Amino acid sequence: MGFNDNDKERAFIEWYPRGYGVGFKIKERLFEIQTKYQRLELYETEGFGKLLVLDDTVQLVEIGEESYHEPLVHPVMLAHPNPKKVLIIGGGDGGTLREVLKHNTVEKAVMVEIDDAVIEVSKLYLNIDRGAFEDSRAEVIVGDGVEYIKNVEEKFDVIIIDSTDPVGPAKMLFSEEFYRNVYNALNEKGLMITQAGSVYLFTNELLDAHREMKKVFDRVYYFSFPVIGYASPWSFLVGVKGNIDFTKINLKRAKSLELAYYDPERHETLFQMPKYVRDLLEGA
Ligand code: AG3
Repeated sequence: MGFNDNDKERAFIEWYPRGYGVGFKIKERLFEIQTKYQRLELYETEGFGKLLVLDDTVQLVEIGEESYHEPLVHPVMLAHPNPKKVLIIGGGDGGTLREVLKHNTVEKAVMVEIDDAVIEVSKLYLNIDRGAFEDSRAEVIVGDGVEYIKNVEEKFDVIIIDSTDPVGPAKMLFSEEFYRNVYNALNEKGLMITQAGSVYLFTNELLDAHREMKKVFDRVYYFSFPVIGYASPWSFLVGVKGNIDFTKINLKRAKSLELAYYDPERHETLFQMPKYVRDLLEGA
């Protein structure tokens, strides 16, 4: 499990169910700490820059993290007619916040991260946020997103859940009760997105989340994207409140974003999926 220092090839491997692994050759193990909530490891990989690991699961590699943060943020931001207020739950490394703040419609972006150690390590060693934490539109709250969303009176246009997987401690973030609170925290028109795990290794968790979201949102969309560092393709679920068509985006606003992975001009390609996934989702 995890870091293998014995072989002549030093590697970090994340083991998924059914014995499927995603691994990186390691140049240097920088450190490991136990935070209040989880075990945090940082590595220097051979070909992907630094690697951030929480409780044995890969959170990001420096080279290629945009392949996760871009599809998580921009499709929903561009499908909304005028997203001014955005809430991020999780996302302690600041990558999601950074992408949200690229949109000049945004007046305020609140990020609620439970583990301040993730924020501190990211600021000190990673610089994924590229200054986003200092942006005057950003408000960073260290706290439990589940509690925050229950009590918040403010309304948001877009809510982004940048959590760990639909297994373990983050399970609550995939429940009907949580989605109801998210729905209530959206303005009368709004979108939420959550990452929903590996398409073929967390299929049941994905179907569960999809079913729970369908109980709450006016429309639910599924898409997948190849994410560097995860067992890809990776799943994303979008919940819509009110009259918004997530298959249509504002291409004019996309021009200034400077993207490398998500291609707004090919938005429709997001919805391609293996046949068995479509069969499962339509049968669900
Ligand atoms: N948050 C999503 C992590 C999910 C990765 N899962 C896994 N490797 N099994 C990542 C934090 C990036 N902002």
